[in-house]
Amino acid sequence: MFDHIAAYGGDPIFRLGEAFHADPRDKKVNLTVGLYYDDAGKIPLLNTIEVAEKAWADQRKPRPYLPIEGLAAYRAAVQKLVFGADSAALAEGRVATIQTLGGTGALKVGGDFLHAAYPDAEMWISDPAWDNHHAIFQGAGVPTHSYRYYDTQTQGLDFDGMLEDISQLAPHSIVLLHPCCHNPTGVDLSPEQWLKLIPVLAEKQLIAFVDMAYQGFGKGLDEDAFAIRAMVEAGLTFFVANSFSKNFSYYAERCGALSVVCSTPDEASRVLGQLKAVVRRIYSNPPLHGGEAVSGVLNSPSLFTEWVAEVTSMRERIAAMRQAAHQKLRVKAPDYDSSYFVKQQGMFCYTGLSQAQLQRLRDEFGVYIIDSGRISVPGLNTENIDYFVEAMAAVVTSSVAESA
Ligand code: KET
Repeated sequence: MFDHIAAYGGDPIFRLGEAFHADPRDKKVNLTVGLYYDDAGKIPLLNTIEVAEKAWADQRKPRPYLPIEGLAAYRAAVQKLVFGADSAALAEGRVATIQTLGGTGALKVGGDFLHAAYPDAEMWISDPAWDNHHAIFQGAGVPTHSYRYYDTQTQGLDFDGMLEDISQLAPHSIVLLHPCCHNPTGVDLSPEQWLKLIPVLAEKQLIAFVDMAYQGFGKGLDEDAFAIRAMVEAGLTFFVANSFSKNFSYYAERCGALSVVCSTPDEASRVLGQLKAVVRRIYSNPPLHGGEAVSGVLNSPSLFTEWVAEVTSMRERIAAMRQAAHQKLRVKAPDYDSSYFVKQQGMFCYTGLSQAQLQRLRDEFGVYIIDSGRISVPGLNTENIDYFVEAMAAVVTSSVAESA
C-alpha cells in the first residue's frame, strides 16, 4: 500500500540537533535548534511558570473542551502584550485573536484562512528564510517566493533591495515579516526603516503577516513590537503570529496566538468566526494546561513583573555571549571580521561559514551549526565559549590563509 511513500529526510534544523545528542564525544557544543539554554547549559523552567502551573493544578478543575478560539483570559493577555495596553485597535475592538499551537500553529491557521479568503494570493518571504515558512504556507496552498533581505557583503540588511522587491508586488500579495530577531540572520530593520516600509505595504495593498517568535529577546518586550504597533498606527489590516515557546521557555506546551487586525469590529468578528472554522477542521480546539499557565503569569501583576525580569536576563545573557565571542575572536583570529556577532541581535547569529568549515567544526571539534551557517547563540556559555572560539579560530584562520 505504501511502496510509493518516500523516506522523510528529517527537518534540517531538528535533524542536526539529534545528531549532536547522538555524538558520543564529551567535548561538543550544540548551536543548532533555537532553544534558550542558561549559563549552565540547561533549558530553564521559569519560576513564574512553575508558580502559575502549581496554582492552577491545585484548583483541580474539570477539563471540558476549551472554546475553539481558546481561553478568553489568555487571548486578552496576548493582545495587551503584542499590541500594547493602550492600543487604539484593541480599544476599538477590531483585533481578532485566537490561541494557537505555538507560533507554527498560528502560521498554519493564518495560511489556511488567507488561502480561502484570497485563493490567488502568493507569499513573499525573506531570503534567507526560516525554511518552515515556505513549507507551512505551501502546505496551505499558498505559493511562496523570496524578497531580498540579507546582504552578504555588509553582513547586514539589504534594505533598498527589500523595499524595491516589495514595492513591485501585486495587490493582496502576502509579505512575511519578522518584527525582531530575524531568523536566521539576526539582522533587523531599524524603526526608521520600518517607517519607510509600512507606507509601501499600505499603498500597494499588501497583506503583512508578522511572525514574532522572539519578543523580548532583541531590545525589550515593547521595543521588539515596534513594527506591529507602527502598523496599527498606520491603519494597516494585517496578521500577527506570536509564540511563547522562547520567551516563556515553554516549547513543548505549544503556546502561541494568531491575531488579525481588522478595519472594524464587525469585520473582526467575521474574521474570528472564519479562523474558528479553520481550527475546527484541523484540531477543533487548543489544549488547556499551557494556556492557563501563560495567562496566569501575564494576568498577575506580580508574576508579570517577575517574568519581565526573567526575559531580561535571557536577553542579556545572549547579548553577553555575543560580546564574548566577538572579543575573544578578535584576539584568537585578528584577521577575521567577527563584528557580525554584535551587530546582529536575538537568538541567532548568521556566520557565513562555508559548508567545508561547518563540516570541519562538526567533525574535528563537535561544534554543531546548521547548514545555513546559523548559530543559536544561547548554546554558548561561560564554560564552552573558549572552546568554541578556539574551534572557530582554527577553521577561519586556515581559510584566511588559504585565500591569501
Ligand atoms: N517562527 C519563527 C521565526 C521561528 O524561528 C520559530 C521556531 C517558530 C516560528 C516556531 O515557533 P513554535 O512556537 O515553536 O511553533 N524556530 C526554531 C525551532 C524550529 O525550527 O521549530 C528554530 O528555528 O530553531
